[in-house]
Amino acid sequence: MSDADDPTEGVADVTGLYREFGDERLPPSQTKTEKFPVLSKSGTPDWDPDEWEFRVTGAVDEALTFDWDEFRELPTVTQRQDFHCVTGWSKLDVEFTGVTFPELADLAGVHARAEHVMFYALDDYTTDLPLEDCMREEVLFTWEYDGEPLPRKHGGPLRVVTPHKYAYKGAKWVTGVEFLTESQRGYWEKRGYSRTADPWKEDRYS
Ligand SMILES: Nc1nc2c(c(=O)[nH]1)N[C@H]1C(S)=C(S)[C@@H](COP(=O)(O)O)O[C@H]1N2
Ligand SMILES: [Mo]
Repeated sequence: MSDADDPTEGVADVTGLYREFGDERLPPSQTKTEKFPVLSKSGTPDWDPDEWEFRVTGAVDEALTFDWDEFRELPTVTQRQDFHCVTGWSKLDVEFTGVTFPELADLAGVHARAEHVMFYALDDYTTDLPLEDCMREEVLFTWEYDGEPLPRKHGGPLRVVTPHKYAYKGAKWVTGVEFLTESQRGYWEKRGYSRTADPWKEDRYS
């Protein structure tokens, strides 16, 4: 596999993950698109790189804080992934570079009683997932898309991608992650979207 210190070294193709969930790479009722539409609840928030902080909190041995430079010094990977939007479009073969969720979780030391995860973002968006759905190599905190800095409208400087879930599980403009001992609901999960969001089961609404 790739040398973690050199993101140009290799791209891990993780598009085969669908085999865990279904027979077809394209989930049911999804349409392939070459475009990359933008879906944001309230526009693109301002970002001040000097003020920006990323925090890991909750049921961990060590709460962590990173500034923008520190975050990008974490070990990185580049992966080719698919992106499935709950509104019906899928974008295949997208390259994202960033830090894996398990990498960050291991740095913080997640408590055995942690069961759930909440992601926080600059626009007050939140989204939640069970811990086991986050502890996958394909769940990335990413700042690079197809070799370019992640565009602001797509969540730059930093967003989460969850290729095994509908894309609302990936917080754009992410500023932190909290490990929870009891499950809580995020922004859309409180408003009728599925908590599980499995594209191959068409878990769109709850
Ligand atoms: N912070 C934040 N993250 C977010 C959203 C949002 O409104 N705010 N929208 C979600 C939804 S509903 C989708 S479908 C994807 C869309 O990502 P895109 O705009 O890059 O296509 O981002 C998700 N992450
Ligand atoms: Mo969405």
